[in-house]
Amino acid sequence: MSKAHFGLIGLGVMGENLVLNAERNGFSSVVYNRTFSKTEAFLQGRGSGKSIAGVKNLQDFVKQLERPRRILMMVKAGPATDSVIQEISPFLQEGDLLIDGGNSEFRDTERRVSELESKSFGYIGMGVSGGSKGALEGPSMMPGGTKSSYKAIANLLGKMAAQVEDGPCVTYIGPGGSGHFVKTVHNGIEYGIEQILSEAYDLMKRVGGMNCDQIADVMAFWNSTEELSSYLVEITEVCLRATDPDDGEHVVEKIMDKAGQKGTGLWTVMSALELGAPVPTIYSALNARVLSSLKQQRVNAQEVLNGPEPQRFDLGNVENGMAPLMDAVVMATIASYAQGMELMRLASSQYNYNLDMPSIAQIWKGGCIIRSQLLKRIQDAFTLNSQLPNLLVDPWFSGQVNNRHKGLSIVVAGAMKAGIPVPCLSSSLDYINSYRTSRLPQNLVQAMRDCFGSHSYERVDKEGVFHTEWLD
Ligand code: NBP
Repeated sequence: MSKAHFGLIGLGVMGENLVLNAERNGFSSVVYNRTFSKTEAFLQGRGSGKSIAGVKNLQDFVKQLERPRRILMMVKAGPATDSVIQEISPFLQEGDLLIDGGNSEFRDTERRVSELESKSFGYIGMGVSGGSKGALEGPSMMPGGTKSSYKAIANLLGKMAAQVEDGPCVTYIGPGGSGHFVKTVHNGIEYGIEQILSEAYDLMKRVGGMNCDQIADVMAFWNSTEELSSYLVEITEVCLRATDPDDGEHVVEKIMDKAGQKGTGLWTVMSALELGAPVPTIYSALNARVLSSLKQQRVNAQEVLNGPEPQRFDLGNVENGMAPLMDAVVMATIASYAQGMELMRLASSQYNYNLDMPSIAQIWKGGCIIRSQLLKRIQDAFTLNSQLPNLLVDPWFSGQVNNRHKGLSIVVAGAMKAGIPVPCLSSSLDYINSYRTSRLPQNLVQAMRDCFGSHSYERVDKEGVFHTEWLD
């Protein structure tokens, strides 16, 4: 019997779809799942009639793969991934390649790379984005590891990935944990945009008095514009239109207002804080999810804490695409991307990842959750200036910021007066206002630090490090 081209471990939602994708692209496959009944169900269901074989144990799994073996793990991140690596390592040989496609913490990947370096087989930490549909039809993939390991799977990944006008949505990201780092930042940006769209929905509902279908119409309009055309705006419209078959009411209004998270947003913020990258939009999105989970406390607090009654202010109208609100959403979305790109630029230099920013924007243009037309502009901005310190100062993006600043200010001020929380919109406005302010009040912070702790300060009028005896 001829051996399979590709092996997959972990028949969860992602694994199942990725192996069907590989097989469709001409790579005969063998699959292993810890719980064998899932393998059987898959082979009798979606996997039937295809060049996919299933096995009960990892020893048989490796025996059925052609050499050098190409094995993709799609299992739960953390200890489950370590345990699979430990189980399969003794069976791997010179030149074989193990790929972790789960959402692993990039430091775990760094550790695994250094632990496995002494072994003869290659290891790739690869971020995969696109959800189940993307996994099947073509995801965006962010592989990190040695270049030679990447070369061994470039053909396979190039065929499996989403395709956009300038190539497949996969590229070599860099060494070590860089692939998982870039995927983490992708998810951080995603947190930001999801929260921004949710705040826009809340404002249209509570300030504009609009229903789900009317808000969905606005999303459809936004999705037709260059600035907001994106997968997330597209699915926001879909979510808003969906109705409950039992009573015909909108499903979204019946969903509990507690948002979950699996860690990537938290890792983005932790990395940003460590590297000194300001990511207030992404941080606010994470905080918003955390605060939303305190449902019972919020219910109780509403009885005790007063605030202004929600009141109307000018959000625009459906015909003009809710112009000020659209300005606000575009600005905050740009802020979310700008913060993510800046974080990657700093990480690239700190961790020697040598990230190629235009290529990262390119592979996010298709297949992944944050795909959008803006990414073409982001790709162009970093192609024009590979040392761009911040997306906001690129000529096209600064034009957007200057044209839309007023709209964002109106919306944030109105929301504050109406007592409606807009954490991502307001933090994006503060981010942009801070970034464009040449003199911030941190001179006073420095004075206080020197006053209580003799931390010293620099001066604007002469060189050197200074200390004042403030309390004498
Ligand atoms: P899950 O994250 O739910 O993982 C399920 C798979 O992990 C199953 O095959 C399960 O086997 C296996 N597994 C577990 Br759990 N513990 C194991 C262990 N100790 N040893 C061996 N196998 C073990 O499924 P998923 O949603 O397909 O995600 C897979 C990976 O891809 C995760 O890291 C996830 O974060 C990442 N990811 C998910 C998405 C998405 O949209 N869902 C997108 C991008 C990346 P069992 O059947 O025996 O329990």
